[in-house]
Amino acid sequence: MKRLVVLISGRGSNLRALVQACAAECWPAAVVAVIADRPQAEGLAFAREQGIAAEVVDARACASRAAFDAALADAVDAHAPDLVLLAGFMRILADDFVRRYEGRMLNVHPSLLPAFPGLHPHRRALEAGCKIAGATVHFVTPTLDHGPIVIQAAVPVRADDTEATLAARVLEREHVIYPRAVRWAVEGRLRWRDGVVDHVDGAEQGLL
Ligand code: NHR
Ligand code: GAR
Repeated sequence: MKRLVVLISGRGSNLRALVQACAAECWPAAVVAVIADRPQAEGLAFAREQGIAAEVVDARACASRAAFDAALADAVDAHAPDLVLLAGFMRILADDFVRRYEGRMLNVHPSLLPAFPGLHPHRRALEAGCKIAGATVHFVTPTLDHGPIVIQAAVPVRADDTEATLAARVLEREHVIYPRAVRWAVEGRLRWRDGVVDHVDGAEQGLL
């Protein structure tokens, strides 16, 4: 049974999609803990309802980024995870933290990376006049939002889109691709070579 630890900052809809897929598809895995960097993160309540350990490492209570990263690493390590999953986690992690879980940490980002890494990707996609947007699941590496891509899904951008309507359309696809990527990782179906991740059986990694 693979042990999954999910890091969140807010609503936790991707967390919910992961927990539901894990149960519905009987993955040989379980979400053993959810850790938030903010006590107000709404996803913590869902975790508790599910009987999953829900913890807070409060970034604002830590004296420095290094102190936060050290406290977070202790909290994560206490659950001996096979995989660490960032799901709407909003704090940049230092190199040491990332290296500790390299090859075992995934993130879902709401853009078609390498376009629009970092904050406000939907706003920036609209400002750039993009006609296609989407979401990406990638392995986390020290360079923000630049790790090897596991799966991507595209959505159309409509002329009347706002940041909120585009974000909602992208989020629906996040809820499809993130569970799929984690399932592949749990099953050991991903191969990472020369900065590129392939599915060993050639499963579709680009959804249109
Ligand atoms: N850390 C590393 N080293 N590499 C990545 O690829 C990471 C990461 C930490 C988080 C998620 C990411 C995203 O999907 C992620 C990927 C936070 C910020 C950010 O600027 C940017 C990207 C991501 C997460 N955070 C501000 C900070 O100073 C805080 C912003 C806020 O609190 O609203 O940490 O987009
Ligand atoms: C999602 O769209 C996720 O891709 C994004 O925040 C949202 C979280 O929603 N992540 C980032 O922007 C990371 N910087 P959720 O809490 O409902 O899963």
